[in-house]
Amino acid sequence: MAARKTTAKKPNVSGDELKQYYRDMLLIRRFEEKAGQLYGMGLIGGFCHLYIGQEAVVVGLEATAKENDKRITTYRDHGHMLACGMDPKGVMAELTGRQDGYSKGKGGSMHMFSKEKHFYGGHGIVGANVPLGAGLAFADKYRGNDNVTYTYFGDGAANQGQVYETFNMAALWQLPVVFVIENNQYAMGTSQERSTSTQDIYKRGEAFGIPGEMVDGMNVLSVKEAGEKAVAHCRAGKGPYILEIKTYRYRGHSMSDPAKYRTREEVQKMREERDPIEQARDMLLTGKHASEEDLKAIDKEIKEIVNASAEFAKDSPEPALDELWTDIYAKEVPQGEAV
Ligand SMILES: Cc1ncc(C[n+]2csc(CCOP(=O)(O)OP(=O)(O)O)c2C)c(N)n1
Ligand SMILES: [Mg+2]
Repeated sequence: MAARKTTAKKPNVSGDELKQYYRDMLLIRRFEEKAGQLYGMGLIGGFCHLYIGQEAVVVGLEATAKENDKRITTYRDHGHMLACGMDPKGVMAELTGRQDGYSKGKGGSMHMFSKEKHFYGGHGIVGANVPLGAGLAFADKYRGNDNVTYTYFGDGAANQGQVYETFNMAALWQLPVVFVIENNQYAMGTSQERSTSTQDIYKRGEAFGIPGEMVDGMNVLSVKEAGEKAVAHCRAGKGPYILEIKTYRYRGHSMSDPAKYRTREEVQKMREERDPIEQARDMLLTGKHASEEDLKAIDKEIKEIVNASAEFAKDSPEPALDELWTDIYAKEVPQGEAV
């Protein structure tokens, strides 16, 4: 049950798999860049938290998921939606508040869901999605299947009280939940050193008997490898698992962040030395799994998908006024339905 550190690993996947991860990370990066542009043009309003820099976390973990596994996350959620296969067009349309968005334009960046892809949001209250994630895992345990729930939250959220109430219950009932702490080293403008009494968050489950691991979140293969172990533990009925994934966000906390709490050099250094997409690119080229031309073709394909999502969003109308009165209360409560 002891918590431990893992180190980065050499490629342990096929060239095609690695290419897929590169593609999936690039889709998130380019999508987020486009969202940033649309925000600057006034086409996206309200809160918008970009995932740029953290792509390897969700792509590495999605590579360990099977059909019917569930995921739930915070407000920094666009990457999670794209990685689990939600349509970029529907996500961008929601960001721009349009009728064809995942929440009919009424939820925006932080409030999207997909029953089909088992994506349970998008949550704005820091820490509040953690008990919900354990609840999703409880449902699967109750039904007796081997599904796992990936419950993502930040280093800041890891200091919330409800996280520890959840750890206790998840361990007590041996729930199949992977607690994924995306440690990007900042909670808004507060660094982890300034806010957190002990820096090794992966050890926070020890008091509850939950194993934990620290993972290099800038290397998609390290994330996948640690994720496989965590998921196997959960599927085998051994209860929850904690992954503290060390990552970094390149952009501000949200679109309105003056970024006075860190230096430009710090961000630049991370981008130059640790970027997850560049690392995957290097592994593809040096391992001769892809040529420069192959990668250019992937870049082009991604650019087209992202541009098409922006065009789709711009063409989609704003929701009609009477939409204000729909989707407020559930009409029917599903009874014991398998989801
Ligand atoms: C209960 C609660 N307190 C405060 C806030 C304001 N707030 C929004 S994000 C955030 C920082 C959270 O940081 P972290 O958990 O590290 O996630 P990150 O933004 O780095 O992904 C805070 C304090 C909130 N949304 N909810
Ligand atoms: Mg953080």
